[in-house]
Amino acid sequence: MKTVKLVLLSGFLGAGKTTTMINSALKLNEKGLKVAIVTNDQGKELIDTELARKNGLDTKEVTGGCFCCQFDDLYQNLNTLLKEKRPDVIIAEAVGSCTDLAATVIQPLKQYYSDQFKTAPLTIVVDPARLIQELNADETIPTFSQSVSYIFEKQLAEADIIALNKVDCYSPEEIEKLSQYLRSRFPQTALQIVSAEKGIHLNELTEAWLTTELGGDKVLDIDYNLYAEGEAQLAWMNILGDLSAEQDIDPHGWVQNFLSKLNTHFLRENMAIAHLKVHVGFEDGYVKASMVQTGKKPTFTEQNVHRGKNFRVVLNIRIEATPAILNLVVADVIGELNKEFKTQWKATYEECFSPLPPKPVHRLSETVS
Ligand SMILES: Nc1nc2c(ncn2[C@@H]2O[C@H](COP(=O)(O)OP(=O)(O)OP(=O)(O)O)[C@@H](O)[C@H]2O)c(=O)[nH]1
Ligand SMILES: [Mg+2]
Repeated sequence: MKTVKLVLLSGFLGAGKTTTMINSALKLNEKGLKVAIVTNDQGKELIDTELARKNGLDTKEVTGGCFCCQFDDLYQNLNTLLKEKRPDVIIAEAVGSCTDLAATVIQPLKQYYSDQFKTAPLTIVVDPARLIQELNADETIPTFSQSVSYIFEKQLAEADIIALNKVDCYSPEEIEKLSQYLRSRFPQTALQIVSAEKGIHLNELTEAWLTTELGGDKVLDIDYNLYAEGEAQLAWMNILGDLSAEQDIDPHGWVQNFLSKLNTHFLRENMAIAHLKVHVGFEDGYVKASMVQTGKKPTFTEQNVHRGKNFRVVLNIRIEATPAILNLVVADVIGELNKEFKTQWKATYEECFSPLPPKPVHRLSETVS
């Protein structure tokens, strides 16, 4: 039977995993390789899945829990992709608050399904802003508590490759300083300096995936109580809604206003954004915006933006907060915008929760030879 190369991508919320996954997949396509995707989240209604499919990639999703807790679902999806689409490579993006993937996902795959999958090096995507915050905290913006930072640290510790992403936003000197920091802390880990968005050094990253046989063998020493505490500090909100206006409105302006108002509340309530994504779609275009730190500017991607009366809004927020407060803040802001833009908001799907303690289906503490 043909074995498929399986690339497991991890890294903290908002680091750029989806961007790395999609743009790497497109690079691999250019080389004549067929790529399929698996996305993963604690909730439903995922912007990531929508984006991957929009890029023409065969995509399956594992929802309602991370890969380690939904191992059987992950395997079923991988197996279906393998049988139906016959890809050369599958890239699977883990939930950004998840860690311990070597012991709970890669080793079990090696143990039980090595005839179907060959794992690539476990790749952890890192946003320089998180490292900078760790090295030199900016006290004007909310920061994560210790247990949330613990998850980020454990992700780094199990990496075979650290992909230091978003280098297009920093000077070579800043990147060199962060690279030295990472090399001194993780001397056994390969470091790739990339910009997933601009496609910088993605060929080198994909080459490393294709040519390296070993992957996911750094089984962590990890405190599951602290890990669970970190997950429980986060609130996770997914909303799907229909926005309708009496008069034509500008969707970009609506999103900008929405984020600016949310940001003001988050600063006041000391809520640290991990990743906030909003996608406003209309029949022939969309506006997508993303924020990865409270108090920092959102980034926009959009297509064919024009004024209109009816929009479909998808909102995914991951933030350090309680679900109750997050619900109140978002409801307030939507109310304010309805008045300002003379719009009506009808939620068609809503969920807001803190992730439950991780309970992996398998955990192999010895590496499989
Ligand atoms: N400037 C710049 N922005 C990037 C780069 N890669 C990702 N981004 C932006 O960073 C934000 C987060 O990117 P995603 O790819 O959605 O991050 P993620 O890790 O998949 O996020 P979650 O799935 O929520 O954990 C988006 O606004 C991206 O456009 C990059 O190389 N350069
Ligand atoms: Mg993602």
